Amino acid sequence: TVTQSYQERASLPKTSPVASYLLRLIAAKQTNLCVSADVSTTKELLQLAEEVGDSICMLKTHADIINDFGPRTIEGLKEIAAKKHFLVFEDRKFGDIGSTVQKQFTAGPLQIVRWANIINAHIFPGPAIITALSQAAHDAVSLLILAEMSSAGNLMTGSYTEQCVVEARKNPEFVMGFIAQRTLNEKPGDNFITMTPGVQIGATGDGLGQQYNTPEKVIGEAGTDIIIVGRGVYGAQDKRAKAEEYRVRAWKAYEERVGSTS
Ligand code: UP6
Repeated sequence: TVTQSYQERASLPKTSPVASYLLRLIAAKQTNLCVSADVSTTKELLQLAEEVGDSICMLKTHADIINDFGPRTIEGLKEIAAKKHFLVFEDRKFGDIGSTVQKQFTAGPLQIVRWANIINAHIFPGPAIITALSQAAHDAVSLLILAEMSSAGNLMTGSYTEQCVVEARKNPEFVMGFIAQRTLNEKPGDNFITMTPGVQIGATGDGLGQQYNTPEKVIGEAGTDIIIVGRGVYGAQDKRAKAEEYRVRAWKAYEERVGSTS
């Protein structure tokens, strides 16, 4: 898949409906950038979404760090996402027994199932976490498996990562892809979307384990599909301009990889 365009991959068989939609959106908006909105108030979240909305295919949230998260946050987010055409990914990183993750996904103050298009989970509790989330989800929700992490010394390597791919292949209608540092599409027929955090221009880390790569390294060399950028964008004075800069660099790296000139 590293030489196939997003557009081509959107109509391959066994692609989850959310993945197909996202691939078409990426091609239409010419953006493979996801901004990670790790801010602490609804006001900042919605302001950031407005500012970077035209440059992104997806906004990633950590709803549990928003002080005043509530119906106003949900309605605001949905409205801006519909207006600016991006998907919303709640980075909850589920990692518990099936029965508990169903409750964390559908209930509590966050009600993630009501507003997130994309969610993610660890598979260290075993594959029932996938079944549990898929049972609680509706058609417009898709899952990413955390197969690799960006932080130094993490334990998600080797056979753990391989097992993530094995479980994803068993559930291609619900599992759209991975959070990973390189593409994990290894077998013919694999069409998973890989999203990569730990991207920042001009920094190598944050002093707390985070490790950064450039858009060119991640999209061009490691063959992943979407860059996820947090502080590199929301930490900038002019967030709109910064998001555009990341969009242009990641898009160019993609075009060079697939050999297109559009
Ligand atoms: N994230 C990582 N690495 C992973 C998985 N998730 O950094 O392997 C998430 C973090 C944060 C964002 O929880 O929300 O991606 C990265 O933010 P940053 O660009 O500000 O470092």
